[in-house]
Amino acid sequence: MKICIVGLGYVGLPLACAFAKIHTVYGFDVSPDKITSLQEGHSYIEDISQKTLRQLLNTSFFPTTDPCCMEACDYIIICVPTPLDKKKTPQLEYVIAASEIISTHLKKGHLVILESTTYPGTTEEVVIPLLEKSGLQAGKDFGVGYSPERIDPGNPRFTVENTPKVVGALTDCDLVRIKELYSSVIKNVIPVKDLKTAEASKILENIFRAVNIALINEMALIFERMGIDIWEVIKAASSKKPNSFMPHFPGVGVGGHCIPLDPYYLSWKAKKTGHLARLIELSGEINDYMPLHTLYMILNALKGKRKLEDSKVTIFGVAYKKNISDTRESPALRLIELLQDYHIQVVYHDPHVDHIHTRHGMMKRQSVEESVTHSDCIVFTIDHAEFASLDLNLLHTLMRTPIIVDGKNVVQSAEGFFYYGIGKVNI
Ligand code: SAJ
Repeated sequence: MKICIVGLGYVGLPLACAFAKIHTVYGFDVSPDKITSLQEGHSYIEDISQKTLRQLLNTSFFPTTDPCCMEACDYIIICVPTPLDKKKTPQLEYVIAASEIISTHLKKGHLVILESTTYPGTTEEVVIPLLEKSGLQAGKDFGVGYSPERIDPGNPRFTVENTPKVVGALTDCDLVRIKELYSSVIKNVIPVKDLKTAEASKILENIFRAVNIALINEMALIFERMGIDIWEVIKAASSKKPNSFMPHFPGVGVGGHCIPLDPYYLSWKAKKTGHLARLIELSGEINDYMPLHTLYMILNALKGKRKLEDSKVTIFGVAYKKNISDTRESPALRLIELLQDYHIQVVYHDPHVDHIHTRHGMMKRQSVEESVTHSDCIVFTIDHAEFASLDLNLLHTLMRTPIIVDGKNVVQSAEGFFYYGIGKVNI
């Protein structure tokens, strides 16, 4: 099979490499920097090692900025971002741009597949009309499919190959083809009735997660006031029959390229069909509140100990979840900006992230020692594995005011510290 992957990011590059192990894959991206980096054998995606890339490069994987590569392929898979604008309205410009480029190189017999997470109806209402500008007819001259991406960045257990893949298509013939394509590299391929069902399955999956995270965040806010440790409560609740309670955990907020954004794709579409998706939007509000709740916890901890403008706060962890380097939509960045709005000196340490950009400018990572020296508060925003081996006694000696604010139940015994935690029994 000859496959073109359009968009070589967190989704496209792992998918390209999975297919390239047995097929010929052209990796198309509009970013010359990405293509140059790949052609030089440098992987910019943590889940794809340099070694894997170099094994495939120019033997079965060909990164290029030339869209003519699509004409030599049988399958074209769109893996571009689907962000929101400031008003949390879906931004499909990348999907539209990709569809337009494909349309100018569309050939009879092509099967075009969208993988980007979006609202049900996008493939039929947005992608197909753009592809048909080629003069070719969908379902007759070329095929159309949808298959939600399920990349879980930083998850060594679930890879492209062993994560079940849902597939939907415009016609029965297209469904046979899309099943055959993905089954060649993925063990478990799940065909569904049509394009919308496939689009809806993904959005439901991520809304389920967003709503459950919002629920547990709200429970944390309640139990903190009742002197109940929610982390103990979750452990106890998890002991029930496995299918009756699915543990989610509170935190300083929800980040990443999916969970904070995807639910609004559906609530936007739902409004168009006359339904106000209150639970979805409320869940987003609760999750968006958590950085503020963490800020108040820090300000409350400093009260009476250090004047804010004379305080130094150390953020441990700026990635959006543990053991990865991705900072997109990271709640830690929002928290840093909020602290800086109070003229508090903020520094950070994150073993995976060497620099970040916030509203107040660029910040470079500091070492554990440098970031903690004369600090008045350490904030754990995520539970990177490296934090488990920190020497709290050393940190205590380096700090000016020994305050810990723990967003992810990282610290088990905070002897000698003023300890506050999300969902913890705070002194
Ligand atoms: N989070 C919590 N509490 C939890 C779980 C997560 O606060 O109990 C936070 C994390 O810290 C993070 C955010 O939510 O900031 C997102 O976490 P995530 O584990 O959902 O990470 P993602 O966005 O990288 O991956 C999710 C996964 N989807 C589901 O688990 C339903 C992944 O399998 C999907 O492939 C991915 O979204 C996607 O592409 O949609």
